[in-house]
Amino acid sequence: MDISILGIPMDLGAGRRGVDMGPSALRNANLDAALRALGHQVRDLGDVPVRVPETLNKYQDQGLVFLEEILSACTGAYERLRDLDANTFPIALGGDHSVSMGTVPGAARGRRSGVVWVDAHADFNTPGSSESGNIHGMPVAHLTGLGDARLSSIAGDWHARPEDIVMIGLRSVDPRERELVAEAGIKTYTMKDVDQLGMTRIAQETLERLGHLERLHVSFDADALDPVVCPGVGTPVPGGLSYREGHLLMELFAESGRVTSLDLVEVNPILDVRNQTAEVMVGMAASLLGQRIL
Ligand code: EXY
Ligand code: MN
Ligand code: MN
Ligand code: MN
Repeated sequence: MDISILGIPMDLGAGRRGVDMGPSALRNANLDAALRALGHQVRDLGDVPVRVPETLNKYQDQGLVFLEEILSACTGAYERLRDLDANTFPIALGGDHSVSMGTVPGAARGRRSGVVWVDAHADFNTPGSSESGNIHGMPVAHLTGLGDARLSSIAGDWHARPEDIVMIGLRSVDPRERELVAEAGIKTYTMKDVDQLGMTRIAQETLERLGHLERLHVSFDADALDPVVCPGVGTPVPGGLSYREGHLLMELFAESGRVTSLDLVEVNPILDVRNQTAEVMVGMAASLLGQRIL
């Protein structure tokens, strides 16, 4: 398969610095070589330009923190992915999860798309519901059209339909955010569901719900995995997916042949000098793109 890699070195949506180095950490973990070893043609498109604000000290009274810079980076990512030739498989490298406000619609290329949000967090806050003001806690709400119109219209009037979104790995959802997710009717699998149902059933149910759609995007936040597996993340939450649960999900998605694009986000190498997090995420991508055990 033709794979195109695009970096978005942005950490302005997060509450702490460092995930702007995520793209280079993933490249240093040899993402391209791992995919080439599976027989894919890999093209690295480089990075989307990210404007650096004059100060990295966010002021709470700023409301939406670093909105202009995030809007610019997401728009750049959207336009780059939107204009890729139809038969390439895009892999976006974050960067904090706000980048997905550009990568999800970009990969959808104007068509209806399923979204599998693999994350400890729902990322479904609006500016009104957020307790932090950090935009990486808001992308899914904006992808469905909620929140600040500047962020929810990055792709014009394209939006992800709530019924086309499935969240897997949830274990940290804010009180008001919880209500918004329920009101939107988004299908969620918390870590309790993972424990009770098992990843095989969750993958099967997700594919039954979304597998008929012509596009299916996987947005993989490294903090979905347990912090022991992925220590280099900005918002770690104990009790996450095991290494095998993450791989099984990707292996079952690979078998379906239905996934058409991928985000790898929230890798923070400052917090993980052995680069273990990036290496684990490269392994997840390899499993999604066809790496088999036997
Ligand atoms: N829900 C919290 C907030 O909105 O600030 C934490 C969000 C963390 C978001 C990370 C990317 O998944
Ligand atoms: Mn996230
Ligand atoms: Mn998260
Ligand atoms: Mn709309």
